[in-house]
Amino acid sequence: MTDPPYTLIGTAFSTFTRTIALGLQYKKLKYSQIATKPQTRIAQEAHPFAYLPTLIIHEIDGKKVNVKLRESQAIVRFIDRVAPEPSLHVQVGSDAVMPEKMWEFVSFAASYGFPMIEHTVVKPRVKALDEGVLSEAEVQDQIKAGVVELERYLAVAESLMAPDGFVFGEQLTWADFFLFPLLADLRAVPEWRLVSDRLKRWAAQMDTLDAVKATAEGTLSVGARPLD
Ligand SMILES: N[C@@H](CCC(=O)N[C@@H](CS)C(=O)NCC(=O)O)C(=O)O
Repeated sequence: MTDPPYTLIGTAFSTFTRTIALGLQYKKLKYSQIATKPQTRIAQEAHPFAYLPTLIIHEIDGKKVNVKLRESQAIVRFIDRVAPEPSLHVQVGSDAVMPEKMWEFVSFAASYGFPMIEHTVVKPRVKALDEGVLSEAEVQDQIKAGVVELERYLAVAESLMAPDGFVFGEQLTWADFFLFPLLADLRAVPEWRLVSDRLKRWAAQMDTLDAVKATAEGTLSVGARPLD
């Protein structure tokens, strides 16, 4: 059996890594995954800042290359180029004002959603849960300011979404794949109660996708913690 043409460097626990895994799965591109945490020796060798993910492209046009491609938004452009179909883009003539609004949503999720969900609420919640030292009241007090940030991001995200269906309505796009890992993590902590019905319906619709099912293992959403 031949080795897969791509290697995804990053633990399934990493939300950006899951976004790339969702795209590879959805487009049926074969890959193997090295489940490392950030800042490990493997992450250092793959990424100049030892962040996740990196996609190693072993071959281009039948030629061995082993190119390391970093930054999730660069990686999705590569995935789109080698596998344009099934499309993860807003179709012209859809309700979105213009196709570039999809990239706006992606960038908001990556630049603001990630810190305003993960750093503020999810990570401190999981730490408190694992350590078991603080009381529920103390945890709530600790993340009070974070919850304000979380609610601010969720309100913005929802204001940019179609009223039903995926982020941009009927067509699944990269916007869904950037937002989903963040909300899947949020669903694992009590602050999920702050999420609107619209976003809960959206998350339930995402759960039905094969790509979502195939990338759940090793994530916070199934109670996992990162491996070394
Ligand atoms: N700009 C990067 C951000 C990736 C990112 O923040 N990854 C997280 C894991 S989900 C990370 O590696 N953090 C580094 C750390 O925690 O030291 C991208 O889009 O790929």
